[in-house]
This record gives sequence, structure tokens and C-alpha cells, in this order.
Amino acid sequence: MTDIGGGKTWATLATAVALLAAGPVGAQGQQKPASVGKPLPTVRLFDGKTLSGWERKAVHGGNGGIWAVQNGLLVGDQEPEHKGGLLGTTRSFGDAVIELEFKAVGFPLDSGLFLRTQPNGNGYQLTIDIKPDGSVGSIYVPSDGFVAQDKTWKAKYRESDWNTLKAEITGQPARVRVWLNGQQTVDFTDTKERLPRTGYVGLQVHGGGGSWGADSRIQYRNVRVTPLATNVAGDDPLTSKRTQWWRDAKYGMFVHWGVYAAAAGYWDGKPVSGAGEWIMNTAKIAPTAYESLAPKFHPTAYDARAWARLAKDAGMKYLVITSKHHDGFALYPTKVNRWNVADATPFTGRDPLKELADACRAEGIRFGLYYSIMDWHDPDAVRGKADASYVPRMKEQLREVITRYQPSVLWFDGEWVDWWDEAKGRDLEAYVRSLKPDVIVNNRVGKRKLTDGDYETPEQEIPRAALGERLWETCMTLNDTWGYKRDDNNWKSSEGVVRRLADIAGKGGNFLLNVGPDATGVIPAESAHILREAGAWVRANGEAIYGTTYAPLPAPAWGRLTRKGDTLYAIVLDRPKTPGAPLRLEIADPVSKASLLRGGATVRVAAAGPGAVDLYLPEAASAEPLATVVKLTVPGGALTPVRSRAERTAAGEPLPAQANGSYALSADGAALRGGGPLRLEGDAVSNIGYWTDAKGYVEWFVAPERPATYAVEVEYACEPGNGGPFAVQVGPATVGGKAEPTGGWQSYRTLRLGTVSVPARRHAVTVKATGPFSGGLMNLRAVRLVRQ
Ligand code: H79
Repeated sequence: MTDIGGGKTWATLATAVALLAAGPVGAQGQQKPASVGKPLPTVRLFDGKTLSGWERKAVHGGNGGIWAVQNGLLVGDQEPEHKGGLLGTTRSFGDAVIELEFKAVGFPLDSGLFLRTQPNGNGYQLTIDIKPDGSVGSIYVPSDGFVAQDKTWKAKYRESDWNTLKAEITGQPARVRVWLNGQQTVDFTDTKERLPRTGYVGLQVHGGGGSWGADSRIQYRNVRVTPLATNVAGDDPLTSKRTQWWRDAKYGMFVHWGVYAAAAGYWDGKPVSGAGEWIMNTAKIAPTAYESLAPKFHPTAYDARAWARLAKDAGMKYLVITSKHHDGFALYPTKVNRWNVADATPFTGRDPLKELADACRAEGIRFGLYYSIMDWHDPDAVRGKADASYVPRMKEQLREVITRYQPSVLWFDGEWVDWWDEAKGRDLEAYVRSLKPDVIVNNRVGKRKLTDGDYETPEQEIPRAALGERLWETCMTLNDTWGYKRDDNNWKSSEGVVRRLADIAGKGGNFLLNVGPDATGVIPAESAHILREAGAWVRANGEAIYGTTYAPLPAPAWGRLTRKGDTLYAIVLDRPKTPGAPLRLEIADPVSKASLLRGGATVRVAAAGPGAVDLYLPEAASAEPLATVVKLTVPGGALTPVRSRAERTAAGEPLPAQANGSYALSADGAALRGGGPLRLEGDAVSNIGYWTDAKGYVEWFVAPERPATYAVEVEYACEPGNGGPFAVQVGPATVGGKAEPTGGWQSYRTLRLGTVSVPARRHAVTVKATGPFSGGLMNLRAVRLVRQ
């Protein structure tokens, strides 16, 4: 529950509940559920002894710390701060029934049960308020950042006695039904579909004390959740056995191959801008003219086994290839039309997809297929009159590829055409799952909504932070095209590949990295070289990547953290510039052991104040190419979440100093103040942009332990014709500067402004414009206070 309920604390009481879920085929859909079913095994969430299966969530201004096990009961005491925080399940649930017993003593207000809770703490909150005049419960649902009270009801429970609560959440939009002591008290449907179909179950005590009654507590026992099989997938992709291999795999190869490879980025002898596989669209080529590429697609050098081996050498665990891209060309002998490799090209008698599926199986690589819903070649799809004609043909092609190649993944794309809608997406998702129930499907099967398919698909970008309880995969090119382009040599480096993989793994995602073979069937030598070089690192350090997820800790400036059970992997992307200097790690739990993943040399760990340790890399670390991995043991495996920098700044808390006493105040930890258009943007490194209004300013907090002098540095970029005067204020001290153009909005430069001396206490650090400027003031990446 959150405080934004509109003034009054909404009290609640009781109970927890929860759940979540569901698939597209919900309560009122016109379609039949693909698998409505038997309940799945019940998960017992509180056995009277331990809180296994739960973790304290650092959301809603608390850390969940007030929950305790006492005499076989789960107890949430009231506490004066109104900040109990959430006790949440470590796993998410889809459609489910949550059952528990609760006893309320006194008036423990503002407590409740969250269902489908997201990492930020938003969820359907079911509350039973306890008031002397009877009980009124509510459902609160987040809406545009606020909590809307969607429904209230009367529901009396027996005070100081055990009560049963049963809650069922199904469908998408969600329907929540609640029974109190066997009596149905709630039947609520969310008409706005504001939350995804999975999330964790949470309990909260969020009030009590003061005028609400000082001596109050809630006790729970027999808490259990029974997942229901009413998702289209029949399960929860975040946790199911079905998706286990994909969640563990982390790194895959994307292959874009079709007749566009024969154009290689040229049409009529002239280079065409944009991605190679888009040439038909970019150069406005009519279907009949485009067909002239087919005779030039004759990949006699195609060696599927070599491709699969390359994926393996690269450390990749799966491969997804275009069975049909936007140009409609089928890379396999379809019976649906003649626009395919067997009927339109000289490459007859062989089936590229069959060869690759077999080769992948032989090399232990999972095989998946890309399929474009948009089709520039099929006249009915082009006209957008696709329902009665093209859509059945598409389904038939999908039936062909699923039955012939048994793909582990279906990667849809081109779903943005206006004639494709969510209902068609659900129908298609149910259709492909009926042909292969364990297939993993991306969210572009529908309209890329949270509830479509199994996972999200950021393209050419890495999310700024972990997406939390959702599956996702970043797909990316190795140069600037997916399909082969002869002239595109803008290759990423092998180091860049490793850094991106670490960044993605540190945020809990998968990485699908593309190659575009040419029309002879060869993967460009540069691609192969980069992948193998990066692969040497990935294979040697795979323990820190495969089967891991993100850690609920702030990402350090020097690298990324992944987690597996009670092991934390610190992937050091930037070793200390000063030899022997430590790396600071923000962690609240004790670290019992630390060593290099490669070689096992001991890493010294020194306490660095509350909530942080310093890691001292041994000599051997510098021998490691690309990135050193430190393996840390955190006994018990339950990491206490540590709030992000942005969350701490928002709460007015100082950010921690680096090991040497300096502060790196990065854009992603700042509070953007003053209203106006200021915005956090940027790819791998965030910056504050849209600084077009002098009212907008930026703020962080620091709290040096002793009086200190700092050199103030600002890392910024500025396009010609922009920029202006500004000041950095650290508590009582101010230094001024001028943002001069640096050559472009992405040409970052570090400007040293002067020094400030400040006493030992909490200070706000702000950056403000000090005079008029035209256009934008700057793109600000960081302010550094370098300890003198
Ligand atoms: O297959 C690769 C690309 O060919 C394909 N997806 C990857 C995996 C791709 N198609 N388009 N794009 C990538 C980017 C283009 C997006 C646009 Fe649109 C299409 C801009 C306007 C139409 C989709 C709909 C994005 C914005 C609106």
C-alpha cells in the first residue's frame, strides 16, 4: 500500500492475499482458454518455521523488516513509522488461489494483501480495514502512478480470533474474488488492464500506532498459493519449467537471412540507406521487381554445422533464424506459395532450415524461428485485407514450420501493422501453443503489451534497469544492419559485446545478437571473429552468466552483478585506474568468501561502513582479458535488497562515497527538480537531457564523514548553438562554469570547475542554470566531487 491514497491512511488490515494473474483468455473473453485447468501443485508459503519463499521488499518506503516468525506464526507488528514495507514471495504467480488464516489484534490499520505485485511495489492491493464500527475492505490498483480505490465492500471479521481468507485472481484483465470466512465478499474486475499477468504475492503492515491504536498486530498462518492453469501458456513464464532453459541460456544468436542478402545493400547499382533487410521498403521496390533478387540467392557455401559451431564457440545457447521476414520470402520449401527458397531460387533440393535445425541439435544449441506478421509480398497483407485470406496462409506457414522444425522459440515481428490487433494476437498465440505447448513466444505475437507472449523484446537497446519480474531479451545488431550489407563495417568490438552481455545479465535479461550471412551462405568473417573473441570470455566466465539473474543491489559504476543462489558474481568491467585501489560494493548482507572466478585467487573484502564492502583485487586479476569476475558468497542466499540511487535521492538520503572518499553523482541517481521537461535518457550510460528551461535543476545528496575539499567536475555534452552558464552548489559552497558546445549532444567532455570545501554533514548538491541560454543547457552525465 502506498501513501498516495489521497490523504487518509487507508487502513487495512489484514490479510493477505494475493495473486495474480492471468492470461489473455480471461473471464470475459470470447475465446476459449487454451488450457483451463487442473490446479497446479499448491505452494506452501509459510510452514510455521521459516520465511523460505519470501523476501523483504524494499518498496513503499520500508524494507519489510518488521515481519517476524514467532511461535509458529507469521507476525507483522504495527510500528510508528507507517513503513512496514512488503513481505513478498520470491517467485511470481499467474492465475492463482491464495489462502491464509489471519488474526488481528487491536487495530492494525493499513495492512493488506498485494496480488500481481510488480518490482516497484505496485499491485492489486486487497485491504480489510479494521474499524470499531465494522470492517470495510477495498481494492486499490495503481493508475498512472497513483493509487485508485476501485471498490470497497463490507466485510466483518472476528477480532482477536482466527479468520480464513481466500482470494482468487484470474484473467487479463484481472478478476479478483475474495471469500472471508467462507462468505464471498468481493468480486472485482479491472477494466483497465493496468498490471501484467504475473507478479509476486505480498503482505504489508503499513500503519497502526498513534490514534489508530498503539497495541496492534496481525498474525498469519497456513499461507498457501495454488496456481491455476488459465494463462494461454498454461503457466507462469517467469518461473515455469517450460521456460527454464531459456531463462538459463542468457545468450543467443539471431540470424537474418533471405534474398535481401543478394542485394547486399544495393539497388540499381546504388547504395540504399537503412537496414539491409528493409531494402524493398526503403528503395520502394515493387514485389515483382524485388523477385529478381531470388535468382541471385544461391548459397552453395552454406554450412549449417559451421554456423551452429560458431554459435557454440561464441558461448551462445540458442539460435533464432528468419523463416520469413517482412519481404514475405520463406527460407524453407513452403507449400503455401511459390515465394520461397525451393520455388524461387536456384538453391533447390536443400532445406536451409532443416539443415540448421539438425546442426543446432547436434551442437546442443536450441533452435528458434523468427516469423514476420507484416508481409510486403502477399497482396492481401499489403492491402490490409488479411483476415479471410492472408491470416489463414500465415497460420498454415506457422503450422508447417512448427511441425517440420519443432522450434523452441517463435520470434514474431512486424506486428505493428494496423490490421493486426490484440485479439488476433491471442488467437495466434493460442494456435501456436496448441501445435507445440512448450514453445516460447515473444511479445510481438500480439501488440507488444505486457500480457502478450512470454517475454519482452527491447530492440537495439538495453533497459536502464532490471525489469524485475518479467522475462526480456534485448536483440541487437553486430554492425548497423540485420540483413547482410556489403558496405556496413561499423562493427562492435568483442569487448563491447562482453560489456553488453554483462550489462544485460546484470539486469536479468537475455541477449540475442545478430549475424547477417551473405548470399553465398557465409557469415561475415568480422562477425565470426568478434563472436569468437567474445566467446572465449563468455565460455571461461559462463558461470557468472548462465542460469543467473539480477541482484537486487545498485549496479556499481565499475561493473555489473549477477546472482545464482547464495553466490553473487561481480563482473568487473572497469578495473580501478589506480593499482591496488578497491572496488566498492553496496551490499547489506555479510560476505563470507570472495575469490576470482578464474584461478580462484582470494579477493580481500573489507567492511566499508554500513551497507558496503571494499573489494581488493589480487594481482592475478589484471591478467584477465576484457573483464574479471569476482565470486562472492553471501550465506543463506537471501539478499537484502538495497535501494537504487534514484530511490535514495528521492527520499532525501545521501549517496555513498567511493572507497577514496570521492563522489560520482551519476544522472541515474539524480532527482530532477523544478518542473519542466528535464528527462533521464541515454543508452549504456544515462544522461539528463531536455534541459530547455532554466527552472529545471538537478539534485543529489552527500554526507561526508569529515570536513573535506573536493575538486568539482562535470561530465556533459552540448550541441553547437546551445549551452550557457551554470553553477554547482555543494551545501554552502558554490562553483560556477559555462557549458560550451562540445561538438554534439553525444560528445561528452569533463569540465573541472574549481574546488569546494564543506563541513561534515548532509549537503544537497545541485546543478542550476545561472543565466539565460538558448536551446538546451547541456546533456549532463555526472557531477564528480573528487576528494583532494
Ligand atoms: O528484423 C529486424 C528488423 O528488420 C525489424 N526488427 C528486427 C528484429 C525491424 N523492423 N523495423 N524496425 C526494426 C525498426 C522500425 C520501426 C518502424 Fe515503426 C516501423 C518505424 C515505423 C514503422 C514500429 C512501428 C516502430 C514504430 C512504429
